[in-house]
Amino acid sequence: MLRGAWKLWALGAASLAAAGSAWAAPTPGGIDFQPAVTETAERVHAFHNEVLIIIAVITAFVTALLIWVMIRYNRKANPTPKKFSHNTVIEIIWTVVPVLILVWIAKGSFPLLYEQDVMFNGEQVAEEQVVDIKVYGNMWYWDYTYNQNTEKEFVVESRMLRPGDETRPLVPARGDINKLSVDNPMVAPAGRHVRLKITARDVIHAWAMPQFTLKVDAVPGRLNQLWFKVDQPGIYYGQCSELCGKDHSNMPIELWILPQQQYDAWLAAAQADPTKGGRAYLDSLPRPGATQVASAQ
Ligand SMILES: [Cu+2]
Repeated sequence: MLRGAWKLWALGAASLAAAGSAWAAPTPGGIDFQPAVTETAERVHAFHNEVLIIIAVITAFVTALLIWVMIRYNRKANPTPKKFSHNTVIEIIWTVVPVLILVWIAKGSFPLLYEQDVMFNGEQVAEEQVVDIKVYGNMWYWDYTYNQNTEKEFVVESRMLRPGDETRPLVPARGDINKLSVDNPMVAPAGRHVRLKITARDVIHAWAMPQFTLKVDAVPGRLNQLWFKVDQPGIYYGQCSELCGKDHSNMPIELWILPQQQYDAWLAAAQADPTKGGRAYLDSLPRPGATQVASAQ
């Protein structure tokens, strides 16, 4: 047991060192965020750290106040309490200071929300340069429509792999990760502005990709949007993040970011036979930036 754990740790450490820290799948026992891979995600992480400091200072301050009151004003230390009930100065302070703190947090938060939602953070990108992918949540899998409303339109269905499953087996040797890998991953090109139009066919799901710090509900009859631009090819993992029924846990998101040339080749292969999702082509590639951490289990 111990030896196994040691082996796992060594394997994890070795493959993390080999892969670099820019991309990584979730690791067993990990407690921090997965590394940020978009500029937006870096800013979200920085904002998180800032808020964490504010929270820590407030918590320490309130704890110190409580301890002070308990020691200084308990019945023994202060047998005859004063009877006043108002203090205008302190009431103004404890109203205004929290408001200022909240305004400060809002000042950091609202622009980031805007940046995640509104296309390309205000950057002007020619429409033909934008890669559009339509995302549908279904009970209980995702599907991705490419080249929508053109003759080349096709849909790739993406279902979770399971160990020992006959139709969709998990293949750890290939780098598959239990509960995160799918038969036909979503694929997008590196260094391009990718626009996701997200909706659902049955109930509310949510498309979430932690390393991009993106998450939005997929609501039937309604279109939500997200965008990302990832420069580093790699495999990124997310999960449906809105409780959507009994197999909610079985709809992971596996996203391959490939260099443009490989993306074009995948697009052609997937379009030729969407039911196979260009999987044979993906398997012929060296895995972009995949870690072996979880697959070592
Ligand atoms: Cu779902």
